Amino acid sequence: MPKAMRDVVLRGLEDRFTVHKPYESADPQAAMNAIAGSVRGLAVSGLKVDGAFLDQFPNLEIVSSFGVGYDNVDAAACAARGIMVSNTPDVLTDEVADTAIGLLIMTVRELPAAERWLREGKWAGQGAYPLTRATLKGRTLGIVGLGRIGKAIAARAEAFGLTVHYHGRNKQQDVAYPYHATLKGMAEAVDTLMLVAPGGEETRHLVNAGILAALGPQGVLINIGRGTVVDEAALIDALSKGIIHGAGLDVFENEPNVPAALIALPNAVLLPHVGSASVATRDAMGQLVADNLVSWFETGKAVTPVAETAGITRRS
Ligand code: 8YV
Repeated sequence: MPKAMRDVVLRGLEDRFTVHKPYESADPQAAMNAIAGSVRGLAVSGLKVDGAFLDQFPNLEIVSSFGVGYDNVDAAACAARGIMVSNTPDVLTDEVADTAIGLLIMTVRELPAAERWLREGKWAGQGAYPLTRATLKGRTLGIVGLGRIGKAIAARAEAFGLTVHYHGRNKQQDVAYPYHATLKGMAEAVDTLMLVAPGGEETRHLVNAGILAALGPQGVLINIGRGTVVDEAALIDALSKGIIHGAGLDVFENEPNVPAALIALPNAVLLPHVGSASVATRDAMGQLVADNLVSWFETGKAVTPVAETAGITRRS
């Protein structure tokens, strides 16, 4: 269903284009149907854009999507119709990398539980919070998806004294970190897995029971990418049986719903998808949503096209 976007997006568009806001209507779907024939550009955030959705918009030229991940948009279907798709990379890289490292430390050193200990009066009542069994020191971090955000996390991890490995579809020539052609091989070689992979069918349940078993009892899993990359049921099983040590998750399979079984686990640190969620970063992402639309209609090119539609230029 259509929903409101940040003010910065509207500010960037309203003086140049006729902007329709179907989400302000009592019946957003009907409001969208009423204007669909005249729509040439869409600004979306998390909205499912597939072939059937695109069929409603015969004159659509560009889908400007909020977020670096665009698994909600069927970019291949857009490309087949000559429709440009843009996303919002780069402007969120540092924010997400900072969150990833924060979540890693929170998980390994049990900082949320330690804080709850103080707030619940246990420090004064029962004494010191128990020593954490895990430490960041000496850990080897295996990054799944060494793109822009993965590299920013790697640089931070190195500053913390961690050894970095990576797995992805291809070995990168300009990267010195050890490369693993298989995720299983990397999970066996490291004790900490950092998931930065995009969502979609290609990465669905990449991390399953077998990968978690390979990571082992000292293992810590951090997911800052997409929830669908992890088989959540297998993760709950692995955490409850001590097959891995702990997990820090910013993303989930069925957001905003998080299984009660996961919430009940003491060795999971759970964040409500806040990786990029500061005012400054979300405004920068919103500005880029607007900039892509403006650039498309003024110059015929998007600022940050996604790979699938990078070759598409405006027809007239
Ligand atoms: C946003 C994200 O929360 O950029 C992404 O891929 O997951 C986040 O920054 C999300 O896109 C909002 O829809």
